[in-house]
Amino acid sequence: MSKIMDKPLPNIPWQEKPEGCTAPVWRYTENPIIPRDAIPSSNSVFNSAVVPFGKGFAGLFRCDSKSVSMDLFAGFSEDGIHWTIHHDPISFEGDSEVIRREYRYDPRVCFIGDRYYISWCNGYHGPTIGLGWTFDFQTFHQSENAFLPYNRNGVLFPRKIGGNYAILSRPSDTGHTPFGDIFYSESPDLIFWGKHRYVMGTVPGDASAWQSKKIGPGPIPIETDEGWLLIYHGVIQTCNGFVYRMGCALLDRDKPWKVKCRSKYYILGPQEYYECVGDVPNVTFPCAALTDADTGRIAIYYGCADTVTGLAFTTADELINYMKQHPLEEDKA
Ligand code: BMA
Repeated sequence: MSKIMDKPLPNIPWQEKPEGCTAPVWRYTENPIIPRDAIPSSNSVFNSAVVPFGKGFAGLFRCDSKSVSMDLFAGFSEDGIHWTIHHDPISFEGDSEVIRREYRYDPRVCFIGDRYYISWCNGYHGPTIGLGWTFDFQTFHQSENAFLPYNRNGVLFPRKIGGNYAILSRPSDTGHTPFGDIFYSESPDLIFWGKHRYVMGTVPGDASAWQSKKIGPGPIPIETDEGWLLIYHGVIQTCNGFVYRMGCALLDRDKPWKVKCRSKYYILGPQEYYECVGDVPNVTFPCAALTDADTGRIAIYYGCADTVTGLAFTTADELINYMKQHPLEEDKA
């Protein structure tokens, strides 16, 4: 059994794998867990992040308003399934030149040391990676943008690597980027970033066509004794637009830009009605995962059709065995 190198989380949301299910990831039977109108102002609540907090859970939620502006809202839950989301977006303390909001979306939350760090797609003369932190999900501090525009999907590692903070990101363009590979960077202080390394990219041809157009990191990487378990999104371009699915990879623990294994098959894709129909059809977009080290259980939170939020379950063994059974040979280290 592969071991998750993190704390136990006995109250992780969980349902057993349905009998006869051959997929490595299975959906919560009551999906979606968060409807599009969860708060009075929301048009949609989707690509969002949750973490254990106190006796329950806290999160940052991407709520697009009825004018379709994109912002981050704090929310709390006792069981990780039923959420109370604040009606007003979070506001940041910090340098006035940096905290000026254009738009904020697709948050990730990562506990490192003594606080919850937040990364998100931050409008700053184009999309880039905003960084901030909170201790309590009441007061939020914004620091410097990690990178120049254009970049999306900044995902921190939950501990320092080689003495530095570490992040994955996906350089992009101003629009609905028709390309995208995953890169790794390090920082001594979460302000100055360097040591940029290529991690992995799209797959040409039809070897693994669901990830042929662009890929991007999803939840905070999960440390296991076999490597960093990365859940990511992969995109194919079809005659009706982009389709977003989830895949997984194992990255080297000390040199996470080295890919040890990567799934040729997707692990979850749009199939249910709420994943196929919505403001942007055919999107499953993971931004967070809870883990329980004692059992290897993983609960994945993902945006569905850019409209609602879904929950799905797997285990470290399910994902690692699946990618070993169905590896993408080209990217083996
Ligand atoms: C990406 C991001 C995500 C979104 C996805 C599908 O480029 O904007 O927020 O879920 O497209 O529309």
